[in-house]
Parts: sequence; structure tokens; C-alpha cells
Amino acid sequence: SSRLSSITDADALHFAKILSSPTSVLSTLPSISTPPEELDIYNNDWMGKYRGKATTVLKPKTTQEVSEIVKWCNDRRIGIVPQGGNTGLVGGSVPLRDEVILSLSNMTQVRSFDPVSGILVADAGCILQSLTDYVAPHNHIMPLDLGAKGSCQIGGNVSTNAGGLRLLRYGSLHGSVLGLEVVLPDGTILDQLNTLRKDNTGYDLKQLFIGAEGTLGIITGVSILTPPAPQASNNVILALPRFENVLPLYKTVKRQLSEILSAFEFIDRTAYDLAVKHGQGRALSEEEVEGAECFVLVETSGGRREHDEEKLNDLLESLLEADEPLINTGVLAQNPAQFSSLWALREGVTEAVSKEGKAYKYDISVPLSTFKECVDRTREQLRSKGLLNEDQVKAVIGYGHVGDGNLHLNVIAKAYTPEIQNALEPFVYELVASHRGSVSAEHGIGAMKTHALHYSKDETSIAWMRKIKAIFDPNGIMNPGKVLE
Ligand code: FAD
Ligand code: 2HG
Ligand code: ZN
Repeated sequence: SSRLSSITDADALHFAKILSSPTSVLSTLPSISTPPEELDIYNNDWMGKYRGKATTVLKPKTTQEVSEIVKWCNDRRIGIVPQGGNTGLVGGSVPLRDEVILSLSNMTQVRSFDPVSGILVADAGCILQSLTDYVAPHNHIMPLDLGAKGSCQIGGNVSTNAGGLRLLRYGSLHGSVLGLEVVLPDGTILDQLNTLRKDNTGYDLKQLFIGAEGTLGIITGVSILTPPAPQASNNVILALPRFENVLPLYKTVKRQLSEILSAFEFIDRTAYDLAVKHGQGRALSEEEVEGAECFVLVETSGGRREHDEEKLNDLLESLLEADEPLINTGVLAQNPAQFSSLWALREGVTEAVSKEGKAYKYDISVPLSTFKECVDRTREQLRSKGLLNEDQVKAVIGYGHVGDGNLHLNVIAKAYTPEIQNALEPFVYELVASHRGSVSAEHGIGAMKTHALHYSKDETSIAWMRKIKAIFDPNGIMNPGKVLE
């Protein structure tokens, strides 16, 4: 990336010519002279952990404009960081140096929706929540949902292959994305915006861009299959006396709820207390949480309310009446407000963590039976280094998507420091590798984990990733330094 050029005044003027609206170029260079603080929100990541030095942010409105910008950057060897809602948690969406930021936030048109097939085609910059709102009157939902829904964009979701809270039911974006429109690093527009469920005509190129984190091209359009909205949804929060009960509980819940089970989310006690402390929804009374080591949020989505409620009530009854109950208590949402409040608590953990301090986030896939061990051993590691105290590491928490084998291990510190970082890495990655897990289950590699990729991918795989990168982006202009070092 040292071969990349910085943007000059002449470049900025050229970009201003390409873009239809003058407000689509922000630049601190003399020809545009935007006040530097206006670029702060683009240069800083959501966690306040990564900070770029971009002088210029471009906000094209059309695929053609994106193509012209990219072509110019490729000819001039200017690095580009594609940016969606900037909610990524691995430092992928901000520059490492002074690359230009290409924000998709002005590309917000829905291109088409077929209410029969449920196939939605939209600009990459559409915010996830706005797409949910768009399909709702047609009785459809988006196949993914996550806490960042109010700011993240569908293009960012696809680029990170975001998992989220519905993956258990609707699968990953590798299945629900039917087509993409991508501006390749030389400016060519790759039009694979299919609306076909079935298409076995050779290599499925679009799959390469799902989870590529902007290193192979810029996604400008997305075709995605939206499922019919469930006729009835409900949820329940279960308080467990011991972590060891999570596994048998998951088995029981799967068997009893079968086709109506749509989420099974885990929150440990520390994470729960933190979410409550920071006002992320309310779930249980003081008595109900007493003696609970962890919590599980179960959601059902089905076709007939009475049928689903009967199943859920039967489940609760059998859990509470067992000889050795797996749960202490369970609280069923009684109305839409309570349903939302239970979800708010789970979705709000990330927000609560950021209110509490600076987070080191490890988004790992490990066997479900080792979730607690991973959290406990990390806490022990910090304790043994003398770092577990109010002035350094305040808390170590675990939560995540049980059904997907995905644990979010968060270490909450007062500040980011080299001591804490060195105590955590490679410790956590080695722990993950010892379980043959993944160092990134759903957030991606970004800038944070390029050096850790080898814990989850062998040399041959990484070598082929490099070859693919070199074919698409021989000049290395696309999100330099991300995913691959
Ligand atoms: P950004 O953060 O802007 O970008 C992410 C990456 O994609 C960057 O590398 C960027 O360069 C690239 N990119 C963005 N747009 C494009 C494009 N159009 N073309 C090419 N590359 C592009 N993730 C989960 O998987 N599951 C969760 O449950 C989840 N919950 C979250 C909750 C909160 C509160 C927050 C803050 C984050 C959460 N995330 C979750 C992280 C997740 O990665 C993002 O929220 C989301 O998918 C990123 O979308 P974005 O538009 O913000 O992308
Ligand atoms: C979630 O599942 C997100 O809530 C965010 O993936 C996880 O902040 C995190 O570590
Ligand atoms: Zn998650």
C-alpha cells in the first residue's frame, strides 16, 4: 500500500466534476475546503477504536458515478475504502491511512420488489431498517436482523456477510442474496443482479463479494430473497441456574418447538446486568434473576398464534415441572411491547458495552459446550496479568448466537492499552484454534484480524485468497490492508 498515492487538489476537483451534486464531495483540500470536523464521522469507527486520515469523502448517487470514481482512482493508484453505515466492528470501514472514503449513503433507491416471489432489488446504500419498513406492507420481512439495523446498509451487510439474530431460521446471506451489481477495481460494472432462485451457469462470482469486506469491488446493488412475514411471533426469556444447562436446554427447545423455533440467543449474567444497567429494555424482576448464571432468549415464528402459544406454554410448563429443572424461571412476552423489550435487551448488549467502556471484541465460533470456558479462561488470563480492576479491565462478558455456535466474547476496558491487547492476543486466538474454531464468526477480518487469519485458515487457503485478490485488484486500491495484510 506504500505504492498508493494521496489525493491531490486536482483529483478532488475531478471528483467534483464526476459527481452530480456539489454536496457529494467533502474534502479538506483547498479546492473544496470542507471543515475537517465534518469528516470525523467517516474517519472514526463505531467503537472509537480505529481512526482514518482521509482528506476526502465521496458520496455518489449512481452506479455510473461509482464506476467513474473507481476508474480514476485505479489509474491514479488512489486507495478506496467503501463505507456503508460504518457500524462494522473490526475496523474495516475506515481508512488505515489517507485513502478516499466512498460512502454509499446517497444510493438509497429500491429498484424493484416482486410481492409474489418476495425478491427485492435495492441500491447498496439502503438502510436495513428502511428495507424492512418497505417490505412490511407486503407482508414480507428481511432475511436478516441485527442491532445495528437503524444505521447499517444492505451493501455493508452483504460485504460483511452479516449473520445476526435470524440466521438460525433464514440461513446466511450466501443463500438469500440472489444477485449483486458490483463496480470492480478497474471501474467495470459487473452486472449479476439476477432475480432467479436457480441459476447454475458456471462459477457463482457473486459469492466472492459476500463477505469480501470491500476488498474486491464496490457493491452498488443487491437482489435478495425476502421471506413472508410470520403470522405470529413470540418470545420468552429463560433464566438458567448454570451454564451447563444451555446445551440440554437447546436440545429440548429444538425438539419441542421444532418448526416454529426462530432464535435461540445466549446472554451471560454479567452481560445481562450490564444491559439492564444501561437501560436496554427490561426483562425480569430482581427475584427472577436471583441465582441465574445466564439467560436464553427464545423466539418463535409461525403460522397460527394459538398453536404457537400452546407449544410455548407446554414447553415452559415441562421445563419448570421437570424433576431437575434446566431453568429457574421463564417469562413469556404478553404483548408486542414486551416482545420488543425482550429483544431490546439482547440487541442492546453491544450498545451497553460501549457505554460502559472500550471494548475488545472477539467474535468467535467455538463448540457450544466451551462458551463458558472461553469467557472464564479469558477473565483468568487478565486476572493473572493483574489487569482485572476498575482502572483497566472492568468486565469480561459472553453472549451470542447459540444456534449458530457463535460466541461474542467482549472485554470491557477503561481504555485501549498495549498491556491489555498483549494479554488478549494471541491468547484468545490460540484458545479458538485449540477448539478448531473461527476467529471471526460473523463480523469479518477488517483491520483487526489480518494477522490472525492463519488461526482459522491454512496456508493453501490464504494463498488462494491472495491470488483472487490479485486478479480482481492488481493495484491493491480496494480497501487496502483489510482482510489480507
Ligand atoms: P460498514 O461498517 O460501513 O462496512 C463494513 C465493511 O464492509 C467494511 O469493510 C466496508 O469497507 C465494507 N463495505 C460497506 N459497504 C460496502 C459496499 N457497498 N461495497 C463493498 N464493501 C462495502 N454483525 C453481525 O454479523 N451480526 C450482528 O448481530 C451484528 N450486530 C451489530 C450490532 C451493533 C450495535 C453494531 C454496531 C454492529 C453489529 N454488527 C453485527 C456488525 C456488522 O458488521 C454491521 O453492523 C453491518 O453488517 C455492517 O454494515 P455497514 O453498512 O455499517 O458497513
Ligand atoms: C450481536 O450479536 C452483534 O449482538 C454484536 O454481533 C456483538 O458487539 C458484539 O460483540
Ligand atoms: Zn452477533
